[in-house]
Amino acid sequence: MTTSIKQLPDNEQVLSGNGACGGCPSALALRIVGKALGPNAIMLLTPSCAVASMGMTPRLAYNWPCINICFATAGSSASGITQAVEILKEKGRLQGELPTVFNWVGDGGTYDIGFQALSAAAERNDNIIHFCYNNEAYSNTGVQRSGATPRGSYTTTTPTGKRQPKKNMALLMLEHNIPYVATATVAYPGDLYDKVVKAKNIYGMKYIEILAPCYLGWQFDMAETVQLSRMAVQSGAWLLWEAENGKISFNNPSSLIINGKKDAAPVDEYVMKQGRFNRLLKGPDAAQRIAEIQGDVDRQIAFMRERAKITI
Ligand SMILES: Cc1ncc(C[n+]2csc(CCOP(=O)(O)OP(=O)(O)O)c2C)c(N)n1
Ligand code: SF4
Ligand SMILES: [Mg+2]
Repeated sequence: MTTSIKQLPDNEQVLSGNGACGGCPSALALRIVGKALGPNAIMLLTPSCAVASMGMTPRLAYNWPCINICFATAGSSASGITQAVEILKEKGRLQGELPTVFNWVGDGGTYDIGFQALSAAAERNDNIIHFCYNNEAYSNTGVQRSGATPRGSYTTTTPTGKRQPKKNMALLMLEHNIPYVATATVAYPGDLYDKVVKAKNIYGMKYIEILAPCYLGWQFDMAETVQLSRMAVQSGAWLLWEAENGKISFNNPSSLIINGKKDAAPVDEYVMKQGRFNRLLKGPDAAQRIAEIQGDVDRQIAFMRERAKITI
């Protein structure tokens, strides 16, 4: 059974006074992740909102040893750290349980510029957790398009709406034959928490991607982060799933949609709640462009169902 929000432990690894926007999904998600990882961990970050929010030593907002690394190097840097930790243990210079080595990286640093190093770390099955908090754009630099930006979305580099669908990055990571892959989002904290606890106890490469609705890039009211996150799942625009040793299973409520027990909500309501789709919705071809977005969602649901071999 999924852990309820009331059962989450009290420990806080994200401290008050950090520099994130109100309602920031990265800070929210990291708080839950911190409860699952506990204090014995080493955090690596690539340039992103999470770095801009963390403050300066000795008043860091994240209560772990934190290493800021180059944009493209999350995979290789974490590999180096995890191997150094194992060698220290072997030489008797590190006692007790090994710290969890984890990356906290945006979609730009995961889908795009960091993909090569991440792919190599996955192929080597290095003992790390790579978290991608996916706000579907390069938010920290003013919202540019990434490989995670959905079709139709306005960004400063797609002023008339992105014309291409997003990648299925979690599935790409699964195809590296790594022991654990999961997707999550902030509206389902118990689901995220359980997945992190599971990942922490598996040796090798783990990839967890967290959909992170960002009010700045998506253009909604700051207080509505969790609502947008929930609507993404209910419309099927974001599917909650995990794969242990390659076997995919879906988590509620996505499992109900995938198993045909519940219809996904039409994507319109979710799309219309976000200013980033405004221009598209006002144009003469609005109906066609919403149909394209719905088509992307329907295709992903059908594809993931087939990939997991679920027939309805
Ligand atoms: C090599 C390199 N190119 C560009 C930048 C500028 N830069 C800093 S943060 C950032 C955006 C990061 O996007 P993402 O990884 O999605 O994180 P987010 O800002 O959305 O939190 C960019 C382009 C940089 N620091 N290094
Ligand atoms: S711009 Fe978005 S991701 Fe960045 S700190 Fe603000 S809410 Fe968080
Ligand atoms: Mg981003």
